Amino acid sequence: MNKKIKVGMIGYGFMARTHSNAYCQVNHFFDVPLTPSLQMVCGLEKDKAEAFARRWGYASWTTDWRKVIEDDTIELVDICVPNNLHAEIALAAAKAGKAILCEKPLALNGAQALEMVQAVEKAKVANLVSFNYRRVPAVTLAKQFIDQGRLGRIFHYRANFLQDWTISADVPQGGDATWRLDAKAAGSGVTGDLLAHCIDAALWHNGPIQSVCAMTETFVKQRLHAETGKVEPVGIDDACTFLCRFQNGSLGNFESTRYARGHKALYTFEINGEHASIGWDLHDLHRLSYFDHRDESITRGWRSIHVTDGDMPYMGRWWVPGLQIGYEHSFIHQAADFLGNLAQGKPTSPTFREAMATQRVCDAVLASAKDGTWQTVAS
Ligand code: SOE
Repeated sequence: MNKKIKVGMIGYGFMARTHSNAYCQVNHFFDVPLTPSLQMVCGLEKDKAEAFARRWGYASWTTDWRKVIEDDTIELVDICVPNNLHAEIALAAAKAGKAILCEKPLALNGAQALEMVQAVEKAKVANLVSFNYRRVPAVTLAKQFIDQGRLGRIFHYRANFLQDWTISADVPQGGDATWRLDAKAAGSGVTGDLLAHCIDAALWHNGPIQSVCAMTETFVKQRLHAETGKVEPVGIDDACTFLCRFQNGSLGNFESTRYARGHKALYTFEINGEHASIGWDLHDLHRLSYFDHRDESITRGWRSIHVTDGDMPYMGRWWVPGLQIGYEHSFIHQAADFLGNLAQGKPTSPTFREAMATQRVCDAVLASAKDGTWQTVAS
């Protein structure tokens, strides 16, 4: 029989739902030797924490995250709260010897990320940052294609993450639903929230980024703050575009904005290599575009690979070929990988240390946007 692992969830928002769903589903589809047992959820408001606990099957609820850390039966702490709270909770969880799954971005900046890395490494606790898009089967397949050398030398990595939900000046900053617009809670705007996903995948697919040159803009300069009730200056970047050079000599081109009218969550990337190119689009997440110049010229063209066959990443665990899966499954794959590795004492990527590299690229991007110069990424 499977060993149980008690989970303490800190947060009850959108991400806490994706992670809780993953814990509920993972053993139905994956043979992992640990079964999550949802022990306690923590959130600011008691009624909401209780409602969340009842809906998802947590045995208890609290409004004090320290109670989660103090509960000796809890072995895995899952951090799904605004970015400015990640560090304090992770440091306490590491000290208490808990495994940690932390939502992205790991920290507010590289210096804070380093503190978190040192804490988990000193405590020797399992640690993972939730960059879930790595575990969309088509995105994982892209990594396999690159590692198999199908693309050959890589010349270009191009990624976008486009949204349009903050265009209205009436959208407030701060509070439960809109803390991502409050610099104190989020650290940055689209750079830490959206480009961090693109950077994580790019580092995984294409190796380290050496230098960046960025520009950012804050289109709506002040917004009502949902917590203070006052109109306050907006401190986040609404849009960010940057160029970069990868260590392997390839060039990168990244754009993110919350002002691209018509796009809800259009995360796309395209990678161009000497022999082949690949492309992916979150709005059509089960497909991988692939062009191979080595094909016979009369049939050569872009293929749209339907990533649903059993020999494709993760897909052998789902339905039958042709039947696709979606966004929430990336979190189930993440839980499966984390729990499977945890049982064997192996790390799961991206660890805090690997996610610190993303944080350092974000730091360099923001510094470059501020002073208008190329910045070297700290290593
Ligand atoms: C913001 O709108 C957001 O929810 C991000 O915080 C997530 O990380 C991204 O996956 C979808 O968009």
